[in-house]
Amino acid sequence: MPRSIPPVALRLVLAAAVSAGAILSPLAATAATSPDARPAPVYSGNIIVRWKDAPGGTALMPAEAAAEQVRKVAEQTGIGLTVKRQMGGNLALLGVPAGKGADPEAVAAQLRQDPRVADAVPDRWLRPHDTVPNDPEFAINQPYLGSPAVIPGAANLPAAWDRSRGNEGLVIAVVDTGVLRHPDLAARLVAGYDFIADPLYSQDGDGRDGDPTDAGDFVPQGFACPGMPAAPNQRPSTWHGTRVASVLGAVTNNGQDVAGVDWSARIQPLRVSGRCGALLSDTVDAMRWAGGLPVPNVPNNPTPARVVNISLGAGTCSSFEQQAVDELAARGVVVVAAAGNSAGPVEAPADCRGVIAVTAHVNDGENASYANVGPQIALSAPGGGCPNSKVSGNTCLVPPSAIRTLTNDGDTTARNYTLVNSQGTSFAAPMVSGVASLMLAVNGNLTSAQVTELLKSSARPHPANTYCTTGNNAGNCGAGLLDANRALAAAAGAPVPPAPPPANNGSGGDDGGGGAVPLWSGAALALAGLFAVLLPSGRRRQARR
Ligand SMILES: [Ca+2]
Ligand SMILES: [Ca+2]
Repeated sequence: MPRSIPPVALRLVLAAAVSAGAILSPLAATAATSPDARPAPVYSGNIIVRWKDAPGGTALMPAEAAAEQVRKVAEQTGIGLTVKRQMGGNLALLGVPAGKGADPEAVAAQLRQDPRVADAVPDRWLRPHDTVPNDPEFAINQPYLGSPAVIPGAANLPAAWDRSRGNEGLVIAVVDTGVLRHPDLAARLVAGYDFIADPLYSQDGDGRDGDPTDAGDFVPQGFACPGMPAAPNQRPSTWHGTRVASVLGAVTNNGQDVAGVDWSARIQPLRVSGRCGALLSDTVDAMRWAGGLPVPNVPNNPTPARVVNISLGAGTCSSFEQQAVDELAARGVVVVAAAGNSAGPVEAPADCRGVIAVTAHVNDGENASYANVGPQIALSAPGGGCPNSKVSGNTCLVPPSAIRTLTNDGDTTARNYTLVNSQGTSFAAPMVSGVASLMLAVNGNLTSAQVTELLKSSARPHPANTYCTTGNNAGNCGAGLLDANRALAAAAGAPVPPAPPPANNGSGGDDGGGGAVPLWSGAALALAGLFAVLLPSGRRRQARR
């Protein structure tokens, strides 16, 4: 893979934005939860009764006696009851004529008046206690967080949230462009730091300081970033750090915007990427500081992170990144990094030993066409995009998937808060970071290596007949697809629920539509303005080294 950026300069992993609302995939409509409102019961139409003069203990009323009871009650009440089934505990399931079944509570109340009936209640549907947040985008635009029974590539979070919604004593560092105080994110933030040393690239007028606010990473028209030609047009700010942070920890269950993966941990923004990207020197300092290691001329981190998310990178792992990762791991700090979006090999720091390297898959569970893969990948997480086998020329043959993120509509500096669809391994990595922090919430004693192994052992298999299971690609996409519910069970030492059967890939996007849509990658890359390496004709590698 050719590289036109000097090895010391890191560039942001793709954080492409496409226009909002392009890809909507309704999850099964589910009632919102709130402390003071229960969803209305759903009735079967049948009634369960307990007989007063039933035999005691475990003995069952003889069938003939039960039928006689029902006949008498039917005669008394005028309701044409039938015995559907005798139940244990001297209960009986009774059928009710269709007209009467319309108001089963009224029928049950009427039956309770009969002297032969001890109690009567309508049979009703019970639901698995999946935790469903009330954030409006969750039900509409975040199907990839939901159940794999609905979306094959989904991260299985509602079941996981029954186990844990996080621990507010944990901190997740986001090494990125800094952050904006989006109203659906601000309450989650804990003090971070601005590590951009060179005022030419910081855009906040100075070097390092205690304010990690994203001052914008726009590149003015005519400005030549190192290793790149002068920008022919202004390249707008990406608000990448805000978007990444919103994946792992937007304010959740607040009835607003999106849901995050972890509901409770605090998010620590570390600003390393400004105009033209990030420098290795700033990034290594930020990684170390995140985990509580000292950095000269920077006050020690008062709230060290247990999880460090890095959704940027370039080149191959240097001894400096490796040293930082090793020292963080020794402190129990989990480092998660995005693999990159060059449809090529895994880029640093994701290729360092001990880093949880994350590639991306789309809603149908197939590897995304842009996503870097290789033997260093630990696992795959939802990242949006086009499934690799559905790219033809420069066209995605199915509706691409997208990750719903918080952002800002300012082209240079921040203006109005809004939402945007994003795609890239940048957004897959924070899914894993969020699940890692949920795992630490259920078992704070896990080491970095244990978190990695449990994430891998609990991953669901890559779907059959997709890029990651065919040809010489097996082994390049990691252990499988992120499964939060299985990961939390494994972290707690609880029985790990079975993985659903491998999804039958072939429907492509989440709603299986057929019309070809333009591959977004080219336009998105241009929008992100940070990529020297574009997908060759949009076609994914079919066989690589
Ligand atoms: Ca500064
Ligand atoms: Ca929210």
